[in-house]
Amino acid sequence: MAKRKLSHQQKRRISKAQQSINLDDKNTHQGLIISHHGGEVEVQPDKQGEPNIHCKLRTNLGAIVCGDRVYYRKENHDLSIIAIKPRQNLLQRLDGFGQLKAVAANVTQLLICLSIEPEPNLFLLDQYLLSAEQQQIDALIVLNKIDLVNANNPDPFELKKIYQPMGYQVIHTSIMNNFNIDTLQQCCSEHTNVISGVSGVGKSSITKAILPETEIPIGEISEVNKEGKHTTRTSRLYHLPRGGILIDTPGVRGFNPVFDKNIPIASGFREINELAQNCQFSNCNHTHEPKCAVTNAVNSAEIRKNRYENYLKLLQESQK
Ligand SMILES: Nc1nc2c(ncn2[C@@H]2O[C@H](COP(=O)(O)OP(=O)(O)OP(=O)(O)O)[C@@H](O)[C@H]2O)c(=O)[nH]1
Ligand SMILES: [Mg+2]
Ligand SMILES: [Zn+2]
Repeated sequence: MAKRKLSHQQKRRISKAQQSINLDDKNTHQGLIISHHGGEVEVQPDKQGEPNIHCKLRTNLGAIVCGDRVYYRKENHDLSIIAIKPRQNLLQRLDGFGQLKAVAANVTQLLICLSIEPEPNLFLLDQYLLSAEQQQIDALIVLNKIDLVNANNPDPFELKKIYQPMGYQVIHTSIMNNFNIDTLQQCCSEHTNVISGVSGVGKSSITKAILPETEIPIGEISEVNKEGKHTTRTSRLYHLPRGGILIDTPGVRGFNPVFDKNIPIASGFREINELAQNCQFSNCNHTHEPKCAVTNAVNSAEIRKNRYENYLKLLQESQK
């Protein structure tokens, strides 16, 4: 997998922090971030057999998230994180106030969790797919609570019909009868996975179905608006029994991608990106340009109107 480029500021900060690390120092250890709340993180030491520890954070470290690999040591009676190891990538989004929110680090696969109820929001799904494509993270679409639909509906919301031809895997799951939980676990086994989606779709329930021995809080669905109640408050990293890592995250209200000026929005829309090669202009935005293969394909229904509208919406947001 290609590595994401670090900004100059990040590089400077990391190298400054690392200059102060003496790796030969017996008191400097390495570990993996399991969770982060308040000013503290839970760390799994790299040294086998050692129990997890809680560490304070140095103020100059910046965001520190599940999946980060860190150096820590004892400082004034407390254990403190002193540096973050260079990251393979950092899954980020913009929150409702336009602020950058780091979700998890060193991620190789994003499980986009949707459900029968609450119903999938396909714009949100396209936002996730764009984020994953731009950050070179594999994406897998999970449609949970499949027990809530009639057994003779093989493709609720047409997710398979729409997304499988683009190369995305769509897995239907249910925790009621453990339906496809094994298949999902198999798909996760060689990855550092993040499971994300709106509140109440069953992210923690799926995590618990894979790890039945682990205590994981599960919420209820509101009778009034059929939404979840934001039960999971902080992300947590779990090691899966058959290999791989799963990071359960709090429910999101949206997943605004962090736009990268060097990567066209179309790169997050596989069917648009493929046809873009046939446009007359190499920098075609596929809006009003002449001889645009994409708008032609929209007109002939080769590209779905909904996907194109989501593309336009995200293109517009990226230009703000
Ligand atoms: N019928 C059915 N209900 C499910 C399924 N999976 C989860 N649920 C229910 O959905 C509700 C919400 O589940 P959670 O696992 O807490 O959802 P979450 O996505 O982790 O929600 P937040 O932590 O709030 O983001 C609970 O009442 C679960 O019992 C499923 O496959 N079928
Ligand atoms: Mg949860
Ligand atoms: Zn075009």
